[in-house]
Amino acid sequence: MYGVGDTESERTAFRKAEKQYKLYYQNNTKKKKQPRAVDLTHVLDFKSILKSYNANAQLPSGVSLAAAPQFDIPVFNLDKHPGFCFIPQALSVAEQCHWIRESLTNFPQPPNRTNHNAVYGPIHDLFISAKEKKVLVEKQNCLPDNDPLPTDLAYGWESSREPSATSTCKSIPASTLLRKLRWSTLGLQFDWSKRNYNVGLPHNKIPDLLSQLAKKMAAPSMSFGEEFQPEAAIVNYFGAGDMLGGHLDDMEADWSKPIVSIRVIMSFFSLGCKAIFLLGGKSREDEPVAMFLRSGDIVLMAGEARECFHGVPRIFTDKENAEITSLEQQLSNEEDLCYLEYINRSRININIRQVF
Ligand SMILES: O=C(O)CCC(=O)C(=O)O
Repeated sequence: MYGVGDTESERTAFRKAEKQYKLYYQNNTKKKKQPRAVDLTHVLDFKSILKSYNANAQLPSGVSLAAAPQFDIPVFNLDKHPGFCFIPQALSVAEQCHWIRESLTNFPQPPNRTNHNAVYGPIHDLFISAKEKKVLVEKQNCLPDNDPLPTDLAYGWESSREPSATSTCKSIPASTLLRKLRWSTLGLQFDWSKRNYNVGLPHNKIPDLLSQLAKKMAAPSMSFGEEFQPEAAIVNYFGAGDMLGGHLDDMEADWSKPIVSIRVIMSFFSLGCKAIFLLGGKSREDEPVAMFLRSGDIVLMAGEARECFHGVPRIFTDKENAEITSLEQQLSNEEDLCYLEYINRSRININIRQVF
C-alpha cells in the first residue's frame, strides 16, 4: 500500500504531480534550508469553495453538492470521481483536539501495533515517556534485576541514562521514537508483511466514540438503510518532508465480486498541519486532482473512488501555511502544550475502514 513506485511509475501522471508538490529545498546547505516555491494555483480549495457556496450558493464546475440530509453542513462531490466526498470543517476544534490527544496517547498503546513493533516489540506509554524525557533501554543485561516491567517486553523505560563509552546496552530517547512514529493500527490489525488483516493478532475493538463518529460521517456514502461498520483504522503520523506515496487501498475489498456488491468505504480524518491530497484514477497514468486537506476536514472514498490511486505528497509545517491557529489557541493551556508542540509541526490522519 505504501511507498512510491518503481522506475516505470516515475514517469506517470501521478508521479509527476507528486514531484510537483513534494517538499524540496532550494539549497542543501544545513545553515538555511529554504523550501522551493510551489505553484498552488491548481490545488482545489474546499475552504474557499465552502465560503463562496455559503455566500452565494455558487460552486465551481466539476464540484457538486452531495445529498446528505442528515448533515447540517455541506458535503461536496467531484463529478469526475463518483464515490468521493469531501466534508470541509467537519470536526469542531474541540473534537480535533480530542482526537489529537487520543492519537498520541491511547491509539499507539498495545495491543495496537505501530511501526516500532518490528524493532522494539510492544511499547507502552510512548507519548508520556517522551514528555518525561525517558529513554527506551534494552532489557536484557541492562535494566536492574528488580525492574517491575512485564517479562514479555524486550525493552523498558528508564528515567535517564548517562551516555557511557563502555556500555553495550541499546537505548533510544522516547522523543526520537515519537518523532519516528509513522503509524498505529486500531481494531483488526494489519500485517504489512502479508499485506492483509490478521484476525489472529490480539486487538481491541475500534473505540466506541470513534466508531460512532465514523458511522455518522460516512452516512453520505451509504445507501438507504445501510450503516458503515468500522472494523479497522490506521493512524498515520506525518512530519515535515514526510509523504504518503500514491497507492490503492485494495486489501478490504473482494475484487472478485461485482463492484456494486462492495459497499466498503473509508473515511479519512485530517488533524494538524495542512496537507495536499492527490486523487487520481484507476491507473497511475490518470492525472490526479490536487486538493488541500486541513485540520478537521473529512474525506470519504466509497464505490468507484475506492479503486482510485491517492496519496499525500506534501505537509505544510511552516507557520504561514499550516493553518492551525485555532488548534494553537485551544491547546495553549499548560497540560496541552506537549500536544501543541507535536502538532504544530505534524499532521495526523485517522483512516477508518470496513474490512468485511
Ligand atoms: O493522509 C491521508 O489523508 C490519506 C491516508 C491514506 O491515503 C491511507 O492511509 O491510505
